[in-house]
Amino acid sequence: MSLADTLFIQFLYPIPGVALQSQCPNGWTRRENSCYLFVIHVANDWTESEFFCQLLHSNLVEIETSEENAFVQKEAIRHSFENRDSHGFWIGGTDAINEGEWTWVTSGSNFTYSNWAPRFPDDYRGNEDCAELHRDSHFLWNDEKCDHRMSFICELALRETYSTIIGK
Ligand SMILES: [Ca+2]
Ligand SMILES: [Ca+2]
Ligand SMILES: [Ca+2]
Repeated sequence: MSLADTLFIQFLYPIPGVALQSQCPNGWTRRENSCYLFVIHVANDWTESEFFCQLLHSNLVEIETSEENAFVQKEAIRHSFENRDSHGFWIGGTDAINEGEWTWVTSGSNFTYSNWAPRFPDDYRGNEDCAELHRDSHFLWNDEKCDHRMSFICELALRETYSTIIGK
């Protein structure tokens, strides 16, 4: 992603105060205490995608329940028509540290829920350590090479969620 792209995105989605708001920024979709941004027209590898989300005070999406997955999958299908070339959508899961041990980049916790497509994850050629919603699998999950460039999904926790965490 070029600097010009970054600045353009910052223009579209101003950073200051985003994480302190109790409303989703323009262009994000709300579900419970999270906002989701489906980034369709900027194809990034997994690391760049996470960095991009962090610029917006968010992270690649962490899918913790079947309800959240159903929402994300439905939105992914809806948005997928806007870029038919994309392999899928990066989500925030990786097994780069310990092969076969899938963790979420946001919380660092292991997957407690997953929705892998049949036969996946397969670690094809021993080189697939990042999780995507896979277009060819109807947006079920697949492990893919982390340097593949595709669309991705950011999740931003609203202030209530932070208060809940801090309050524990
Ligand atoms: Ca989540
Ligand atoms: Ca792997
Ligand atoms: Ca795979």
